[in-house]
Amino acid sequence: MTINTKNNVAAMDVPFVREMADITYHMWNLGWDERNGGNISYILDESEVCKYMDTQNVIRTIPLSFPVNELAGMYFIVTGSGKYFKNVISDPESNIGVIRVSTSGESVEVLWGLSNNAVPTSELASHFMSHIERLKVDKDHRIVMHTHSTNTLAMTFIHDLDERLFTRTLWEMCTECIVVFPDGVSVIPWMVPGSSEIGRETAKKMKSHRVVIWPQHGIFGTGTTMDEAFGLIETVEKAAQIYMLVAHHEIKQRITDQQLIELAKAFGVTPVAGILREK
Ligand code: 2HA
Ligand code: ZN
Repeated sequence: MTINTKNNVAAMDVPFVREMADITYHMWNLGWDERNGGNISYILDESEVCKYMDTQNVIRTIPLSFPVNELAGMYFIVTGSGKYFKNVISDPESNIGVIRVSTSGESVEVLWGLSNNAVPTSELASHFMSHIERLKVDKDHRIVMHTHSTNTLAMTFIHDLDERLFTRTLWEMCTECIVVFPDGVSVIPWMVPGSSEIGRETAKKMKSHRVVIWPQHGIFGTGTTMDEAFGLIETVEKAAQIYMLVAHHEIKQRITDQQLIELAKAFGVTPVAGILREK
């Protein structure tokens, strides 16, 4: 069934719809996105949207309680509020949508999907504010991804929430971690989700990090492509999983600071300062 796509292209044949459907289904399969847990937003080029959707035809306008002038005129594909990741693949029109931020930055215009009056993710404030900050430091930035990755969430119950200590432990869990996220992870205090306040706190961290952990809730990851954003979260989650497996056991050997420094040199990355003890 095709609704509102140009030339009757099936929704699942639209590349950015397909990407959203594939990744949400995969994340649900990993057990990270129970019920309506998780949300994704993805910046699209106008030229790409124009190939498949009528950008002159605004289906609905939805006001924002947090104006985002910086994003005026930009296009996004987003998951819908209350929608289940599991269901995107079988019914993309109902569960995700293509939106454009209005010229005033005070509303979003629905161009495709979000059928039956659905609205964008409840975490849109965190997504939009994070996009603004990441674009300032990386012009190729495109994706904000939030998920309830199981072990990362579990780790926030038993590990110190100081982000330097948290980063250090993750780096120590798998050899590839320091190479994948030399910038470390950041952590905000527990806050009520869905609010502009948590959006602002998350975005503040996004000035210097691509990963923000929400204690007892989940993780935000960003990137230039779906693979990059997902790969980043996947690597943090793998390290958290190893931590949860070894935390209650006697540790007989570990990756040393010296080895982490050697790794960073070998792979040409600069670990964020203040975590490793240089000899
Ligand atoms: O979309 O994950 O944080 C539901 C959530 C809220
Ligand atoms: Zn959540």
